[in-house]
Amino acid sequence: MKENLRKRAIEVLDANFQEGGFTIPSKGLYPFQWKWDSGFIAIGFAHYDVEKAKTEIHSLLDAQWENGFIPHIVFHSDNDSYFPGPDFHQSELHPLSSKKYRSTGMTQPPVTGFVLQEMYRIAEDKEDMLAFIKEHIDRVYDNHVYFYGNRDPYNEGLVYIYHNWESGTDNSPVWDDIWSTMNPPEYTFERRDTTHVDASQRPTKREYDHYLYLIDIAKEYNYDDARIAELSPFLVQDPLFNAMLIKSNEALMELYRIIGGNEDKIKVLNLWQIKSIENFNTKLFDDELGAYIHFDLRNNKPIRFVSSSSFSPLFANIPDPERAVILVKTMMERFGGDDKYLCASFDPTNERFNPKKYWRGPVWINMNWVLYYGLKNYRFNEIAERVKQDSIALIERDGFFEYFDCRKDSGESQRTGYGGNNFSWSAALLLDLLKD
Ligand code: 2M8
Repeated sequence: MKENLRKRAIEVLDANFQEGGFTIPSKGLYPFQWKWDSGFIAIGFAHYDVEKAKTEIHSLLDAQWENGFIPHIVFHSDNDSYFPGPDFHQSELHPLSSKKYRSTGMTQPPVTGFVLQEMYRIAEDKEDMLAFIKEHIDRVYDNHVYFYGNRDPYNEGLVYIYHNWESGTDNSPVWDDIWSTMNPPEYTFERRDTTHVDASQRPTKREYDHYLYLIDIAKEYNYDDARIAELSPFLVQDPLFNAMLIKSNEALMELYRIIGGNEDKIKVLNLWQIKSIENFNTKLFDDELGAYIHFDLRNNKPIRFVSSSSFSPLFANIPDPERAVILVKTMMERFGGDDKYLCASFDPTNERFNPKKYWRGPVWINMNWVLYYGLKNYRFNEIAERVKQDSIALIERDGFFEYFDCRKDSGESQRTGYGGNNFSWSAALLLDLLKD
């Protein structure tokens, strides 16, 4: 069984690998290279085809901007099955954008640092992998310099995102109250995602108006960070995004130590790390909810919801052991009933929860992967094992879908895997979870 799943996962990944040296998340639905997908995908490749893993990361970093920024989508090739594409995003408006590739002007969770560390751990030929890392690590470091230099206006060590697509958790209910502060125009455009996936599983047209409007605002300022920080109606400190950055800081420090002779960079990373972890714990933890939450920087108020992002700080060793116990208690009480697979992406006890709609409730394999290692960090081994077995069970039952209903008895007669099929990170991270 395990061998068969492994074989199928490899088939999915290989079929999604493109001649241009990058991997699409899912055929039809997502035809380009996405930033955090590429990181998770490289971890999967590292288990059976190291060269592809390296190529994946190399081609992402090849599209880095001159200011260290790494875009959320790299349009390596033309494809009109996705909207909004390069003509809408117009990355060329920014003077320091890549001259080689068109891309978006927004980013995604900074996973690349810890992905390099994972690739090193997985690689059998450590020397060969270290040579690759040596060649690429400074670009990832420069990306962190970009974040702390441009996305942290109050010098808190907590970076902001200016678009929900930067979070990766696109239509989470966490953003709903921000949408109600905006009144975007009604855009006329042709949705492409709903030609691949049932509309009930995707964001609404009105939600898309908000997404497009935020891009238009950023374009008006030629994607200038200072202007966006001053004027974008969406400005959020996201616990998942910042946890990924902190985990990647830690990974870069470890890798620089292995490489040797990078004392200055290690020092800078360490200073960021101390400040980031401290303010993360003071600003982003909600005692009453017993969970980490988002902070709306534009409207200067906490966004008080529990989502799977709330637990991601376990992955980056952010809570102390006592707080970790509180966090896991919250997770088990709200998300962990026997009638559910772990871990829903949004609080199943909240009225905004929707078990079929994208980031408003379904289980996502990348979040489960983050939680699995986070729980293991704090020795919650049994719950970690449940997260892993639930992930395997869902994929085994339904296939390599993009997301899954968390209810064991959903009342559906058909499969409850939703969104894109043959989805790359579901395959890649399953390979990693199956390794022991
Ligand atoms: C989804 O996001 C894209 C926009 O970036 C979309 O809906 O068109 C999200 O799940 C995101 O986290 C993911 O990286 C991307 C590709 O898998 O799809």
